[in-house]
Amino acid sequence: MQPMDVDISCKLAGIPLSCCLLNASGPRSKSFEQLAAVAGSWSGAVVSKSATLNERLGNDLPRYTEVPLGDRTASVNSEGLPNHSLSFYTEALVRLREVSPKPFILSISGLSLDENLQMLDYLEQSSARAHLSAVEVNVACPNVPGKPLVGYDLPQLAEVVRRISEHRLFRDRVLGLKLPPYLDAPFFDQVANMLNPLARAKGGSLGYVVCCNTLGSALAVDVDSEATVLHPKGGFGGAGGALVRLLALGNVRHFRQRLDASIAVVGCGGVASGEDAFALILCGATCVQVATQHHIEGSRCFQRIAAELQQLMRRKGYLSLADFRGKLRVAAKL
Ligand code: RRO
Repeated sequence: MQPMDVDISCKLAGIPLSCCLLNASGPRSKSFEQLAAVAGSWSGAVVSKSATLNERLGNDLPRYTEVPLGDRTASVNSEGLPNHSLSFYTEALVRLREVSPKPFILSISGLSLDENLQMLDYLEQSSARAHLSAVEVNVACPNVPGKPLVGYDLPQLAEVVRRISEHRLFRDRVLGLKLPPYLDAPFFDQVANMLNPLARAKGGSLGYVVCCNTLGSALAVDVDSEATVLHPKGGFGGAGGALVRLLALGNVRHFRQRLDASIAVVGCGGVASGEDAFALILCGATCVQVATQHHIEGSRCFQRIAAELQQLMRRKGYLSLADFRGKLRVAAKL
């Protein structure tokens, strides 16, 4: 049971989350057993590994490594979208529903707009549809050979989000969008201008964005062997964990300042403690996803981080997330 004095529940685009911490798509979210472990944890929702229409084995091994950064840990991965297929995750959702009432968010990452639309057609017809809280469309996977990242190609991104957001499935289901980390102010302006007309408050279906996926083109180098640590794609991969924590804070803040209030911003990047989660919420995050730390620690991380967040809130005299969400102040001029 959560202590009741400090409330860390929230609503994500109308979806009630008992805890503002949830797993990120990717780590420990591929098999049924992993999803069941998340369902049985303190995670506020269950988020699946990004699905494609057909099963994918992913890239060759080695494809994941961790690199210490001070007392934190960065990760680099080149998984290559391994997953058991869309139909597997819809069946998993139905099985999970028998044991857990927790919101289920299905991540999809088609290799083309057409594949994404086909997956949405499938979901529309599926009996699992009623149990599906949201579909999180991932436009930010850096690791599929020969597939440049949609989220950095703004004309393509505009076409993809427009066509997806118009899909019938989203008449009564929430659309989420997982974005790559952006690094320069014009991107935040252009992406926010693209997304705002799709806001639920404006009759659209876009309920939230996740800021952010891993940062591509990272390279872990082994000095002893003088070789890359990972094998696929010449050793390049997406950096996560400690390496993207500050970028996630910046991306959340930038998007919260620009997006329509009805589009929630979900923070994701390097969260390993209650303080890390607090900082993202202070920047405007509605809730917080945990990726690398979930990979390292397993599903018990949600309860530990939640307890740390509650302890911090208690110390500061905050009773709910609304007491500090988005209230980051800029340092005073010296
Ligand atoms: O599977 C992956 O290689 C992967 C995906 Br789909 C993603 O969205 N982000 C990432 O770092 N890896």
